[in-house]
Amino acid sequence: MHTNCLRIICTAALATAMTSCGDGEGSYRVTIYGEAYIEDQIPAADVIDGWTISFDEFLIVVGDITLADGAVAVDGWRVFDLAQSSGGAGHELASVTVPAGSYSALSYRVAPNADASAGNARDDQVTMMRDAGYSVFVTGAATRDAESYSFAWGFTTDTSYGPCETSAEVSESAEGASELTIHADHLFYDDLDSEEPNVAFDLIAAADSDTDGAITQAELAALDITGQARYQVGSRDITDLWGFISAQTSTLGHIDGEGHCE
Ligand SMILES: [Ca+2]
Repeated sequence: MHTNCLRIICTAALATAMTSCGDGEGSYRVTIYGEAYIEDQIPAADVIDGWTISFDEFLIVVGDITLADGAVAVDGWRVFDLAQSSGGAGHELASVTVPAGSYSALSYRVAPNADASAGNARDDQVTMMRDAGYSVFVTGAATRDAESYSFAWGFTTDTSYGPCETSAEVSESAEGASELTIHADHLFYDDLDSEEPNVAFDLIAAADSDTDGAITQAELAALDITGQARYQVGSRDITDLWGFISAQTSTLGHIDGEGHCE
């Protein structure tokens, strides 16, 4: 589906992240997946204050993908809409031919990119992301009984994830694979540092100062969180709810499901 240019450098440095180089080649497939939370919904049972949160769009710009501690680079930046159903398989980001071996380290970056092309996103979505300089853009709604709030938020954060610990075995006969996993529930965490934050929407709903049912960036920026018992920010200079949610966008990226990245 995509033409991927590859820069492959076999050096001694490769040994730490890849066990062999020059012993044939194989295919390495990288996918990106938003899990059921993005493709379906974040169910009320997983939200502390009982809201159900769903996404109409979850656009993300991803690039700077490297395998084997940077020894293999996948060129290009792509825009994905992770709200589109993948049937649980994720969306293919790249399929590249690499030296056979065991790959244990993958890095990637989520950032605005003016030259990004379509992954699975529509052309108008790609154009919007490029023109607005967004790395992440989400639209959706939160509902609880008769209450409903919509949101359409664009973020400009630039986050490098990696090295991420993966386990991909590539041989001439077997394809290796890694999945960039995006955790949408982090957008609604109520603490920036806690190991076990809640997923919550009450405070976001309370930001709707003009009571039109749409939660805007300006409304979130006008909500001072410094008096909140929850919504702690550590030593960061963040005082409003927009800054808080923006900071959470730098924690969305994981690997192979629950795997963590540096
Ligand atoms: Ca509003």
